[in-house]
Order: sequence, then structure tokens, then C-alpha cells
Amino acid sequence: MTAGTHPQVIIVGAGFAGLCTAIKLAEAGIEDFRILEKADELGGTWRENTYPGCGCDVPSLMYSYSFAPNPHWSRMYARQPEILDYLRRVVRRYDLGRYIEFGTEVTSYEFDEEADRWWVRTAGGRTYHPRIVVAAPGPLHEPKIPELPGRERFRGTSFHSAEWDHSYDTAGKRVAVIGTGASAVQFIPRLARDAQRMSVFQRTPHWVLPKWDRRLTRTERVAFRVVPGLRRLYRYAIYWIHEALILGFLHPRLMRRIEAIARGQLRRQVADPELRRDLTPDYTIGCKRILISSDYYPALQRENVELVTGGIAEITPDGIRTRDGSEREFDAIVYATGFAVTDRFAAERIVGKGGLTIQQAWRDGMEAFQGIAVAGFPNFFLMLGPNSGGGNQSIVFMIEAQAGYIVQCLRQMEQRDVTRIEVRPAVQRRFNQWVHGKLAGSVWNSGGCDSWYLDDTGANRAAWPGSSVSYWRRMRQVNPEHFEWTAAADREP
Ligand code: N01
Repeated sequence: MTAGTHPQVIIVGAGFAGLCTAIKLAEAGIEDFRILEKADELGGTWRENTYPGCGCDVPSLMYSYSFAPNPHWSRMYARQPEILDYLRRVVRRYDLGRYIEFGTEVTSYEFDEEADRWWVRTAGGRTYHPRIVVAAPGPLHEPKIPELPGRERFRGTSFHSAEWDHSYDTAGKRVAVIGTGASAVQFIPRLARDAQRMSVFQRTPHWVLPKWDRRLTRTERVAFRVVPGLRRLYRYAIYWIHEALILGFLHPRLMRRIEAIARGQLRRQVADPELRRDLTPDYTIGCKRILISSDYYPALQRENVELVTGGIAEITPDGIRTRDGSEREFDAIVYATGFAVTDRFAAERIVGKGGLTIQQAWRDGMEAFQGIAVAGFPNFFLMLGPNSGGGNQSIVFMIEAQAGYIVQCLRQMEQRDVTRIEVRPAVQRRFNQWVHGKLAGSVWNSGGCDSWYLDDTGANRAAWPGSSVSYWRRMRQVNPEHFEWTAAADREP
């Protein structure tokens, strides 16, 4: 690819995915790229989510790039500030700061068919004309607040868990939490400590596995630093346990053993049979993302905390009315209601070949080839696109596989001296038939629950239907047959 006045590659997003792509590009000698980041800080989801108790429920030793292990983790499960620090260190180590443009929010992408380049426009009025776009905005970055009747009338404070209002102190306040997913179970125990009273509105119970979290001892930390291979050994041990779990996701019968562990924790931690019944899911474990916490159930049993299962009828100016007609007053409502996943890119304008928008391409549901390429959108790569994440695996592993694959595609473009790479529609179609065939019997699709993995039609647009290793195998080597490679000069005028 020849250099021009515009960077050859635009990466959008400075989170785990965007930064990984940047490192891989630089390593491959492709240095003509920029990273556009809408915020004034890197870190993606780990910058955005700052709710009390925020952390990662994937063990810390697994939650780093394989090429940049972190000898500084202080706990078995890292908390948000530590993860953000890790990413900052990675940026320093790989000298990525010089490539990042902060405060640069991309609003539209339009493919220039004459030039085989993209017009990338930002909210601030800047325009870029790169050959390649790598969109890495994160699959869970659009907070979703449900349209509950009366929501706008609430006179107290309200915010989404991913937009935590740190200027508001919940201590001594009457707090409502709507939602009981992965975010909620992390901050509920924190808020419960000093809220005057707290009501947790649960629509559907989630399965919760114990979290064996603790500080790493000094000896362990030193050993991880100085004993060759020890950290890697630990990482791989945890990794293979996670991989085994994936087998269960595909064959729900195998999930019974995992379910027994979750039931055991519920039995041990919740004595009241009525509360235990309310907290017991009626679907197979894994159907919704499994939660990992050892302090969620104890928090729910504090004197100042109640679990409300009746269902919300409306938000009133002073609080929340449930379907049984009772009303509770609150000073604050925290929406821990997740993210808009299946209408990804709803806010941006992405226009590919022949004026095709991404919304048109995804009219029947989001799909991509191996999670990264969409027919009709040449020279455009997604990170963590449809069906390339999902289950309880480490997303960092999937990201590394994708970044390596994208760099290979770019290398091949250079070798073939072409200006356009586009996945063949038939290849994408066949791939998605395979994906959805595999998912049909999985716990996500047939476990008896509704989750953010599924779109309005019930199709699973999030989960990769296999182990992380099986994904990595597919991404290890680009098969040139999967793409059309063309040079501007080769095409009919
Ligand atoms: O969101 P969620 P989250 N009325 O979608 C409820 C990742 N993550 O932010 O189950 C009442 O899981 C909804 O109820 P129901 C991870 O991938 C990772 O917690 O739909 N309730 C549910 O309880 C995770 O899966 C980490 O019936 C309503 C909750 O809101 C993803 O982010 C940490 C409602 C939403 O749960 C999202 O997690 C945190 C309504 N109208 C998050 N609408 C790690 O540690 C929704 N709900 C890596």
C-alpha cells in the first residue's frame, strides 16, 4: 500500500481491540495508521465503566494480551483501575500515544468506489480518506435504558451503570437498582454498605457462580515475576478450564455440573426459602451470561436491602410503582440494564458499495464473515463483530486472533498489489449457515431464556459457536479464496 497524505489505516476505538490492532500493524511494519478515539482517554469499556466495584469476572492472569503479560496484577480478579493502568502501560511500552487522536468521534463512513478508500468523518468536522478502516468501538458500548412508562418524570437522580455519576453520593440515600446482570452484581454489594435502603428490581434471576477472588500474596506475585513460565502455566491452566466450559455451552446436558455449583452457593448463602426460590433461575445455566460473585447474595440479605420481583409498572415522579400497585420512593435510580447490542452502529452512518448502508445489509440480522468482514463493505474490518464473542471466555484472546488476521489481509493486499479486499457474499452466507446451525442446539439458543445474545427474531448474533481455540484455528491463516482481491485499474470503468 502506497503512502499518501491520509493515513492508510484508520482504527476506530482505543480499547483492547483497537490497541491490539495497532500493535500488530506496527509490528508488521505498517505504521501509516491513526487511532481515532471519541473520548479523551484510552481504555474503551474499562474507561467507560467506573461503577463502584467494577472489575473483570475473567481471572486476571487470563486478562492481558498474550504478548504483553502483566506481572503487576494484585488480585485473582482485577478491578477496573488496574486494568486501565495495564492498558496505559501497554500504550507506553509500544509507544502508541503518537498514533491516537483523542476527542475524535467518528460519525460516518462512506466507501469511495473510485478510489477504493473510505471517507471517514468525525463530529468535529474532520475528514480522513484511508484505504482501510478497522472499526473497534466495542460490542457493549451503547448503554440501554428501557422505555419504562414515566421515566422522564422521575424527580430524583438517575443514571446508567456505564455512565456512573460520581458526583452523586448514594450513601444515606434510598436507591433503586433496575437489572441484576454482570454489572449490577458488582456494584450492589458496594452500594448496599451505606445506602439508607436499597431495592433491587429483578426481572429474571441469573445463575451466579462463586468468585474465588483474593489478593495475590507477595510470594505469588514475586514468583510470577521471577519463576520462568509460572505465570504462563497458571494462565494456560485457567484458560483450559474456560475452554472446557465452552463445550458445555454447545452441549447443554454438560452444564448440569456447573449448575450444581451455582445451586450449592445459593443454598449455602441464602437460608430463606422464599428468597432462594426468587433467586433460582428456571433456565439452563449459561443461557444468559453466567455471573461470578460471592458477595451478591449476602448483600441482598442485608437489613437495608430488598429484592423486588413483582415487575415494574411505571416510574413515578418519586419512585417506582410495581405491577401489584405498590409504590416505593427513591432518591436515585440506577439502570443496570445492559447495552444495545443487536442494533450495533445504529448511531453511525456506514455506507458501503452502491450506497448500501449497514442497516440495509443487516436488515435480516447482523452477520459477518468470522466476525470481521461484511460483504458489500470492502476494506472495512470489524473487531468483535457478530458471532465472535459472547460466552464467558476471554475476549482478549478473540481480539488477538482478529488483529492478526486483519494484518495478514493487509499484507496480502500489498503482495497482490490490490486496492480492494472484500469477502465473497457466498462465503459469508455459508459461514453464517454453519454458525447458526451450530448455535441451534447450544445453551444460548435452547436454554430457555431471553438474553442479549439473541435479536428480536431469536437469532443469536453474539456468540461464537465453539471454543476460543477453534476460532483461533480459523483465524490463523487467511484463505485467499474467501475474498475478492481487486485493483482499481483491473475494474471495468
Ligand atoms: O447488562 P445485562 P450488564 N425491566 O444485559 C435487566 C459484560 N460485562 O451491564 O435478565 C427490568 O447482562 C435485565 O433483566 P432480564 C458482559 O458481557 C462484563 O449487567 O433481561 N429489568 C438484566 O438483569 C455482560 O453480559 C463484565 O430479565 C430490565 C439487566 O437489566 C454485559 O456486559 C462486567 C429491563 C441487564 O443485564 C452486560 O452486562 C459487567 C427492564 N425493562 C458487564 N431491561 C466483566 O466482568 C433490562 N433489564 C467482564
